[in-house]
Amino acid sequence: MSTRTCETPTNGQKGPYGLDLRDRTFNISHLQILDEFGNLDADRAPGLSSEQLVRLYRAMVLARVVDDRLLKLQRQGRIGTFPPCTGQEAAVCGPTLAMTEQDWFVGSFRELGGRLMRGEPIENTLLVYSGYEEGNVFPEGKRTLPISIILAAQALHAVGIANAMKLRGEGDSAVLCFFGDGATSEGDFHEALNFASLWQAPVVFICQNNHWAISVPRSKQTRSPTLAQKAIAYDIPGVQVDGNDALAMYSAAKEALDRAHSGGGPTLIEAVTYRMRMHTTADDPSRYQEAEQLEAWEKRDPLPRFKNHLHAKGIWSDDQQTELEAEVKQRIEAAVSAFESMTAFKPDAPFDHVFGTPHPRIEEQRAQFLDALKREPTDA
Ligand SMILES: Cc1ncc(C[n+]2csc(CCOP(=O)(O)OP(=O)(O)O)c2C)c(N)n1
Ligand SMILES: [Mg+2]
Repeated sequence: MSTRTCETPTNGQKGPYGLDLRDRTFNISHLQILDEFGNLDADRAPGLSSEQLVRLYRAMVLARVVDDRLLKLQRQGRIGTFPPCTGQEAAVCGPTLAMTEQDWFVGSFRELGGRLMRGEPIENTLLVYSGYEEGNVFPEGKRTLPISIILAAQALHAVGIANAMKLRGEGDSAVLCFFGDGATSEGDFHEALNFASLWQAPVVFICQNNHWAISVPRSKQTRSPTLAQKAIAYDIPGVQVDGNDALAMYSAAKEALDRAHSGGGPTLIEAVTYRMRMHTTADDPSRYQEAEQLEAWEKRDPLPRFKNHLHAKGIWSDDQQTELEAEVKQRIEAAVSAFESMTAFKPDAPFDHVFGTPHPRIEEQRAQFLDALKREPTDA
């Protein structure tokens, strides 16, 4: 683990009363366990079983292949706009492996692999990105919240749930909350960290720093050298992790979840990763992204490095890879067929979930919506 000292140079300048107003020195640790070639830092290896390691790899491959398929479906006009997750599989699947069924998964829209690991059917993703509310319905009892498009809003939901778990005495339940680098510029992010700290809520915040907020680079988002250091102001632990290293992401999340479960309060993890595709299928990153930057990050792709590690351990073979790819393909095609044969959708379903009980204003809006739908020209 490397430690970076972040120091703001003072240049000997003093403020009023002779105080050094920029006197602040702190350390932010950066955790990496598997380097980009798959070499292991054995002293820090989390001690996962072969079964857990293979499960993690399979989850990352599934996420990658589903992403590829979604992109093709979108280009064929068979689903709507969607945000690809390619490149960020380790940042999400690693922490998800560290969760238990009692923990809550609260994310935004770039956590496909984690959602699938939590038991969400692939059909849900196809439904959501085709505009059907039905895709937000989860298998009963799964503690996973639907995607949040409103940046950082889910961080507040996460703190609320975490505090509820604490008040209920559910000591084995914590919340894992994902958001992006851009979300750290939202007020909700700061409010969430503040109250999580104040209440010592059992919540682990994972900021996926993928270097972009649509076309806005990380460098235009904040002047802070790291995003992890934002934890310092709220007096919570903050760590920066190689977000393309599934083992480091697992370890950092496991440690933070263990702390949360034992009453130690919140943690902020900055996962340094890269968005290897477009923001959503509606934009063209070649208009704002340097090709060299993408090429540099392609070399740090989380999948090949993890596969190399499994090969080196002797627990993964080329035959297993071929079998996995065929199995995943079949699973995806079955989901696509199931999705494309669904017909009974309820267009006004979103109105059902605004409040727990019916509300006259919402019902009025529902009626207006259904009326407008009736008047919309159809292709038929
Ligand atoms: C409150 C809010 N403001 C603006 C948007 C529009 N918007 C959608 S995604 C996005 C960028 C998000 O960047 P980041 O938080 O880094 O997540 P990433 O897309 O990189 O995963 C913006 C500005 C939004 N969804 N919510
Ligand atoms: Mg981002």
